[in-house]
Amino acid sequence: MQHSPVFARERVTIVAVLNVTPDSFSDGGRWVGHDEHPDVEAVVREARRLAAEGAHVLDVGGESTRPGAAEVPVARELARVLPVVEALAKSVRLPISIDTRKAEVARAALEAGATVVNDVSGGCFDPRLLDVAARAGATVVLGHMRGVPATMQDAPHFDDVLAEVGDELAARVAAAEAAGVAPERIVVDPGIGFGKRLEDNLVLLARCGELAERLGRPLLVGPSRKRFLGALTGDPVEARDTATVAACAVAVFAGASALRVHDVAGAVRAAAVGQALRAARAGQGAPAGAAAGAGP
Ligand code: HH2
Repeated sequence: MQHSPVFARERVTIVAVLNVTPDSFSDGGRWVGHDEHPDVEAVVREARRLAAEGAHVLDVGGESTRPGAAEVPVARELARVLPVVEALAKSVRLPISIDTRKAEVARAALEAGATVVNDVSGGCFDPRLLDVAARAGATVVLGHMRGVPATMQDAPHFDDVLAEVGDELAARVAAAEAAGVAPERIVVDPGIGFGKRLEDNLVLLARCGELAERLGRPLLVGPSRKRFLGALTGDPVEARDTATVAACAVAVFAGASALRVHDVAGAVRAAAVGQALRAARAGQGAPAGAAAGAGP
């Protein structure tokens, strides 16, 4: 199968988070105030900084999906994301992803220049989203999630998280293909933190390569600054970038091929180390150019 041009096979794709929300759990309110109008110039400056650090994709989101979050009406989500997508499409050369569960938001963002739709609900929340993505020839990231953010952490339970997430993602992949999304443009995501217990998140990260293999797609993970890292380290949300880098390196070693992160510079390094260790495990030796750094 060919690969999506955005999530190329040869690299670990770094997807930079650009949330234009007042209430995202770690970066809410950075670019949009309570008047709901994003500071577009500041976002474009930030996007250039993320690009210089090594981001491959910019993921623009206008609705927080943190545990307990309420749904944002379409008009408000559009007011947040659309001016940003339009400005980024004109002034930054990276592909733009729209992080949304809603077909109308996806459609408008794709018309404004986005080429990726990142849906944490995998097309469950609004099934028309997959049709919109298919018609636009977009790449789609299908996240795994049960229920909605408002209630997803109310007693989540899995008997075999890897098998169940695999089954449910396979059904979402089939739905996307039935809607007409090109098979090579489908990326899967186990949905770290979306209706999962600590032990579920750990299994999904440590064994994500098995999911990628089973589903035959590139696999993205989004552990960035999430609560499970705080549970492991005791770090508050504003101090979780180091633990995020560790989780990213392990995920790449385990078989992830894309990382959605706030700290791009850290993820670039995590990807380099994770990829090198993965190659070493497969008996492929050190990557070209790494020998100079082989001393203590
Ligand atoms: N996590 C968040 C949002 N979008 N998309 C994918 N594909 N995978 C994820 O794990 C994922 C995602 C939640 O994180 P964040 O955007 O930082 O926070 P919020 O939802 O509060 O805006």
